[in-house]
Amino acid sequence: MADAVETLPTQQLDPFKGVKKVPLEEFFTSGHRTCQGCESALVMKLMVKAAGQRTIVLGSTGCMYVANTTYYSTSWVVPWMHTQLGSSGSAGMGTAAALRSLMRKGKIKEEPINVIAFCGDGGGADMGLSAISAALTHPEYNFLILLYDNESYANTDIQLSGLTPYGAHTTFSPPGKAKRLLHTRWKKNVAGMLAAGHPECRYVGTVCASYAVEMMNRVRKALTIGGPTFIHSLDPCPKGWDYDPMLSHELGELAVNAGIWPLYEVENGTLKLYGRTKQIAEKRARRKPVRDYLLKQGRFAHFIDDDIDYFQHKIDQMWDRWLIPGVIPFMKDIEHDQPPA
Ligand SMILES: Cc1ncc(C[n+]2csc(CCOP(=O)(O)OP(=O)(O)O)c2C)c(N)n1
Ligand code: SF4
Ligand SMILES: [Mg+2]
Repeated sequence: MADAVETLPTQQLDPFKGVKKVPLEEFFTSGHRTCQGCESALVMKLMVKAAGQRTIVLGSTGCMYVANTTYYSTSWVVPWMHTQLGSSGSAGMGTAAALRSLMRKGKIKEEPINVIAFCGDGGGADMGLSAISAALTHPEYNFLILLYDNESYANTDIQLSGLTPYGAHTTFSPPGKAKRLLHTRWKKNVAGMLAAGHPECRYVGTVCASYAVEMMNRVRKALTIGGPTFIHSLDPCPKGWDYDPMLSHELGELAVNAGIWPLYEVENGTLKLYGRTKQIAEKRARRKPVRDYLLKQGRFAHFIDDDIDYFQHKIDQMWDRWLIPGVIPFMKDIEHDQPPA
């Protein structure tokens, strides 16, 4: 029989059974300088609240680094370190390995310490994807990588990333007279790709902070399961998506209800849809038209009906023709898409 991988114990973080059971204690507090209505800041707050005090947070460059650590101040109450833009995978694994080594040598007390490395969509889904992929192949270390996806390189003024949605207006894809849509690629499917391709990774999940308790419980589950784990969070961004900051929560809900952002987890190789996504899949709830979601955001203000129809068609395809609806994008049969001219 092959030698089993030596793993360290993790903290047992049971799910919060309802919002009243969520502790009041904060480990990401006031004083940061994110935009009003910034959902990614909420994700940081909920992520570390879910993890608790014995946690180390590592963050790659981006809004959640820059705006949260203005010179000589920070909102983090737990130990925190900045890492290079593409390095959340390496930083997470390196920190977990260092803790393990220090404990083995008796230099620090043996105890389970949560390690969470976060990254944006630019840092995680584009630049740092290879480091994340490598990290997810190492079951001997306990750490969570959380990708907060505001769908652009927001910190450097909203450039498009591999996770920017089809047709969106960014500083790299302004709509114009000669070409109405400068960005015509469909968003990468990062969670599905990482879940399908990393057999050593025991937990991959998608979350949305509009469903805060469910989101925190996915963080708690990932940290409890241990090994390298991955969570992808969709975060409405008032500046980049161009909407009134009071709509952040509603837009997160709309993304899930329109079926653009399926909520699921792959735990030890088993897929489970959860929340509203499960209801949609089981036909207990209806998907909302994507028009409701798109037209609330200035980044889609240049869309004509054909663009909205194409967007809707692609989402319908996710649900009706993908091998695993909303998760694995192999088509059950062949059809060629024709984006509008
Ligand atoms: C290697 C490298 N290239 C470029 C930059 C400049 N830069 C800083 S933050 C940032 C945007 C990162 O985007 P994302 O990861 O999506 O995080 P967000 O800003 O959206 O929160 C860029 C390009 C950098 N810091 N390092
Ligand atoms: S640009 Fe977007 S992600 Fe960055 S601080 Fe503002 S709202 Fe948050
Ligand atoms: Mg981003």
